[in-house]
Amino acid sequence: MSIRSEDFTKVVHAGVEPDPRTGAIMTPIFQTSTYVQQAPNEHKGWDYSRAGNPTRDALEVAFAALEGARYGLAFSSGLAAEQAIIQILNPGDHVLVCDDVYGGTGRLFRRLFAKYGLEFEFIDMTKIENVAKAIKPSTRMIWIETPTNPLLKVIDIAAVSKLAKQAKAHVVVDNTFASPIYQSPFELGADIVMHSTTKYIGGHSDIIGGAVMINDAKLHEDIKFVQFAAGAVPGPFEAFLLLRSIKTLAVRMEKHSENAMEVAKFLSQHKKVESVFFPGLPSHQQHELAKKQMRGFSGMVSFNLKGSYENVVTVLQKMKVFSLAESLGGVESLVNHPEKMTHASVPEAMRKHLGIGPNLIRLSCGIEGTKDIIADLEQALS
Ligand code: P1T
Repeated sequence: MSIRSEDFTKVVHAGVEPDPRTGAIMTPIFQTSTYVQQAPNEHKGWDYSRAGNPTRDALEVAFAALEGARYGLAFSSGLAAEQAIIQILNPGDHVLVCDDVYGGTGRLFRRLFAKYGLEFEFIDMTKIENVAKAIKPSTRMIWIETPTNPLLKVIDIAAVSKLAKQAKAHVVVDNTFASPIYQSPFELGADIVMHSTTKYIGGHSDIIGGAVMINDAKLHEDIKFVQFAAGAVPGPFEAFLLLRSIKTLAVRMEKHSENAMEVAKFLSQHKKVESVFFPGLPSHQQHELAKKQMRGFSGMVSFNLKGSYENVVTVLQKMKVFSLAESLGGVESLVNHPEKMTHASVPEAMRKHLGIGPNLIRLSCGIEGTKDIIADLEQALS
């Protein structure tokens, strides 16, 4: 399990060419909304920044390179990226969604898009027979998040993609948790890959953003049309910051995953811990699959603490290296309480069924020193 050598190189150079006018090695921030035209609709390739902007163009080339795709599209948030993907569907279409998705993803599908005649069915995709059984003639899309948020379940992308091809449905993979460094869904048969770039790709807790990567020209055209027509695009400054972040993605992921592995091992031996969820532990239900389809296990670890909810709050408040906050994937370690924070919008019955309860804690392991992270958990748990 290691990062491919070429990925360290790829992230440094992805999408970035010296500026043709000045030779500037970094892509300039084209902070402009519009472009002067020579005659009506005669211009240098850009007419309005919702449609295109040179800084965003460079980012979209970088996004494509990260996933080894032909096309990349940038959005103003992860949810805006999801929205654009769903908006290529038609009323009556059926979408299969893995049950343990980010709370906001479930909310977008259940509370917003279900109003427009789309049908969403949430199922446990760790059992491939569930997917086979749930596919019906109107199934047009299968939405996979793997590893899942917050329970770190792992779904077999290749097996789901095979079923989807037979059914002529598109497979979307939310690759946010693994990052492009540790998982390549296109190599496993996916049609669309998306990221909340707010997380590992941005990496510094200072940007909200989203990415969509596609290989098929028609799918690209359809999602690009939504991007242009609906307009949830990032500004040039966000695009610049992301181009800057991507250069260190591989080195950051290496430290995130080293820390998470040590945290998972530490927690699984701790007497106050009931259960640990981390795909890198041999005790994880889909550990063998994770080893097969991932190149590393990334930086997220969830666990159930023994004791009362009051004990849980005390532990959360005693942490110092870990800050209590929503989000993940930044250089600083974060701790989150899914039931009360990121997954509060999941229907209660579903939360209970999944096991997102009062004792569940989710850690985003940052890139601080491993010993300091472990020491922080040790003192908070003591
Ligand atoms: O927050 P936004 O950039 O819109 O991305 C939404 C999103 C999509 N997919 C996954 C897997 C995510 O984790 C998220 C956002 N998640 C959090 C804010 C969180 O703390 O889990």
